[in-house]
This record gives sequence, C-alpha cells and structure tokens, in this order.
Amino acid sequence: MSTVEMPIKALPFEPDARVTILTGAGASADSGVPTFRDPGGLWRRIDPNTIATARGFFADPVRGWALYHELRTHVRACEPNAAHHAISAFQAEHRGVVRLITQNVDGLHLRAGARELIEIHGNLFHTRCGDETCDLAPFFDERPEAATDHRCPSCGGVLRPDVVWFGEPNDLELEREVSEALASCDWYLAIGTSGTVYPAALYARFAKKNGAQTVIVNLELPENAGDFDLHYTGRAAEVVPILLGRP
Ligand code: BV8
Repeated sequence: MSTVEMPIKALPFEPDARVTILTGAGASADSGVPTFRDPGGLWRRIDPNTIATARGFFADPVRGWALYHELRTHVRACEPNAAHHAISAFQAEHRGVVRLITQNVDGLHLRAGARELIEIHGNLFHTRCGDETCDLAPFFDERPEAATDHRCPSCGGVLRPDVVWFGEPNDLELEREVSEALASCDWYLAIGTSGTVYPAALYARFAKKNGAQTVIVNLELPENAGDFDLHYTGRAAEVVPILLGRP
C-alpha cells in the first residue's frame, strides 16, 4: 500500500488508543539541534566513522571529546520546541498507553516533561567508562566543557559519551521495551527521521505487521516510506501539535 499524503488535521485517535511514537533528529531541528543527513547535517561535515564508532573515537579521544563537548554546549543552549511539548502533553493526558521512543541523544524530550522515554541511542549528557569491564556507573556529566581529563576515576581507562555508536548494539532491555511497544500499539507515529538507521528503521514495519496504523511526519519521504500508511509533510513543530490535537 503506498503512503498517502494527508491534509494536516487532528488524528482520529480512539479514546483509549495505544500510541507508540518514535522521534528522530527532525523532531529537534526546530529547536536548533543539527540533524545528521540534511544539508549542513553532522554527518555531512564529519565522517561518522571517525567519531560515531568505538574505533574512530578511541583512535583520538581528544578529538572525539572536543566534538561531543561542542555538541553538549550547543544543545544546552537549545530549548524544547512545540513538537516536544505537544508530545509530552499528549503523553500526560491521553487515556490510552503512549510509549515514546527516541533516536535522539539531546535530552529535549526530558526537558519538555516527557514521562516515560526510551532513549535507544543513549544520552549526550551521560558519560561512562570506555572499558566495559569497569565498575564505574554511567553518570550525568556536569564537568566543565573545557575538561580535558577524560581518564576514568575508577580504573584509569578512557571515558566516553554514553551513546550508542555505529556497530554497537542498542541496550537489550530497551529493545525489549521497544518490541513490546511495537507489538501492542494501535497507532505508530514516526517524527523527523530519514529511516536510514537500524534497527529503528524497522520499527514501523513491525508495528504495521502487528496491525497498527503507521504515520510519518517528515520534510521528505523517508527511506522506509513504504512502511507508512499516512505521510504528513511539514515541520514537526508545526504539524505534530495539530496531529496530536494540541495546536
Ligand atoms: C547495531 C548516536 C548491531 C550517536 C547514532 C540492519 C540491521 C541492524 C543494523 C544495521 C543494519 N544495517 C546497517 C546496520 C548498522 C547500523 C546502521 O543502521 N547503519 C546505517 C547508516 C545503514 N546500525 C548500527 O550500527 C546500530 N547498531 O545495529 O548493532 C549489533 C548487534 C549485536 C552486536 C553488535 C552490533 C546502532 C545505530 C545507532 C548509531 N548512533 N547516534 C550520536 O548521536 O552521537 S545514529 C544517528 O542517526 C542519530 O542517533 C540519529 O537520531 C539517527 C537516525 O537519524 P535521524 O534521526 O533519522 O536523522 P537524519 O538526519 O538522518 O534525518 C532527519 C530527518 O528529519 C530527515 O529525513 C529530514 O527530512 C527530517 N527533518 C529535518 N528537519 C525537520 C524534519 N522533519 C520534520 N520537521 C523538521 N523541522
């Protein structure tokens, strides 16, 4: 079934409909957070293999930390946008179960008051030891941006951002929660994602197979467009509040 381009108005959710939402970088674009693959996007100016893989990062952790500190400083100055706020309000007020999954590491859903959030790619502001055998727990990293000492206080290893890089698996427990959210939803909404990164790019297909109505809100048709029943073209900050009945 081809994706149908729809006029933008509130979605006809049944009062106790179970809704699963996935966000990507396009959901934060209206907050000023750079996306990855758009013109000017992060992976357009930086080769992800040199920074968003364990091999790339640990080949030069000083360079890696310089980029992540730059990102942390930039994102700290960004504010949640109307899409984040509409999703939080919908999650708080809708009678049915609303599960929120994000590929984003920017923490903006949390700052917009999201109640339950599955951060499948981790969080930019958390740091952990690069040595998986170390007993240091991941921590919310308040160190000054200029911090150059990235040695683990527990084992002396190299600290790393607590995010999922390419070639690393998403957290198994989070993926179990995602599977449950996809298996039991009536609606699946993907917001601001190119559908190019796996396994998240497969979620719409799983939801659809389980009988969900699948919806994409994006500036362009994503790579996995065929998995969506309805397509809304537009900026997330403008479209999402209307679709969720919170203009
Ligand atoms: C893994 C965190 C296995 C770091 C990121 C098949 C199955 C499984 C894996 C693979 C597979 N094929 C290939 C793979 C490997 C790989 C992968 O998917 N590669 C791709 C490139 C082909 N996947 C992985 O490596 C994953 N791990 O599979 O592990 C495994 C198992 C066991 C043991 C070992 C290994 C891990 C993937 C996670 C990588 N981490 N980021 C960091 O951020 O610092 S990826 C990065 O991409 C971000 O997380 C980002 O969120 C994510 C997805 O990108 P999008 O969010 O979609 O952003 P993008 O810029 O692409 O698109 C934005 C869209 O928004 C655009 O379409 C645009 O039109 C739209 N837009 C823009 N502005 C707006 C808007 N829309 C609305 N409003 C606007 N205003």
